[in-house]
Amino acid sequence: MSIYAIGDIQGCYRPLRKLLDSVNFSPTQDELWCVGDLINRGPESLDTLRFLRDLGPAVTAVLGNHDLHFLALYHGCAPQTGKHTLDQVLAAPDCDELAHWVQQLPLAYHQRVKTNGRRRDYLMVHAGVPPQWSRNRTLELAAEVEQVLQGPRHRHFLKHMYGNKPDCWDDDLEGMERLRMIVNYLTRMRFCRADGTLNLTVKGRVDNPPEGFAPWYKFEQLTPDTEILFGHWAALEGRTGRPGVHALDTGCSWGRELTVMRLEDARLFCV
Ligand SMILES: [Mn+2]
Repeated sequence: MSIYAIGDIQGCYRPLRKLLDSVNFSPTQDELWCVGDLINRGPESLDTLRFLRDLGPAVTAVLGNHDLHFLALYHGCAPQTGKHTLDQVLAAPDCDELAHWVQQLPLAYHQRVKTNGRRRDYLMVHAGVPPQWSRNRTLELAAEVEQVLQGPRHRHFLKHMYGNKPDCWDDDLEGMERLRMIVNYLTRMRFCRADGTLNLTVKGRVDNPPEGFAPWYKFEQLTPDTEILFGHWAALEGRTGRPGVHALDTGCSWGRELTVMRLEDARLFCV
């Protein structure tokens, strides 16, 4: 039995199947962990979603910003601006079931894995973990969002989740400001300050951060106790320079590669 953690699939169905075949992935024996952004941008979001959903308990996934955007479109809560490649999913006869499956996914996932006689803790999120949150705090705050997303006020949440403010965590934040802040850290963060202040407008090169900011993982305090699996940032090309912080988005939807990491030996496989 192996656990494979895969980067942002973004509707790249054929590379996904090719990659899983190349590692002889078996849904009855192995597990597939997805760092989010399962769909959008790529050409085959519908096939991707159906395939992942049909893998049943073999799949564990966290929500990415594109997955949340899909839910907002599905519920009629998304802003009218912005391109997407989700029309085929939205028009599919099984769209309700697929949206329901996406809507119950978590924003953060923790598991203690025993490999080669060693126990290791893994925390999987789409974008990152801000400096001031412990592993348990991250899971608690992710659960606050999950509860709203899966509850009767999910449309209100999806309508008001967009925006870059507030830009720093405060335990006293309430309501939508609190939920938006949690979502922005876990699904959109790239650069932040040591105090957790986010910059969501700069997206590009990792070697040219805005003044006073750095990639979030320069400040994280979870490793070495907990290894972090994340995606979202293709410009990193799989490199963070920090042991135990695994960047898995290698830009498949930009015509580059799709990557899985086998947790037992941290070996990477790409197509
Ligand atoms: Mn993303």
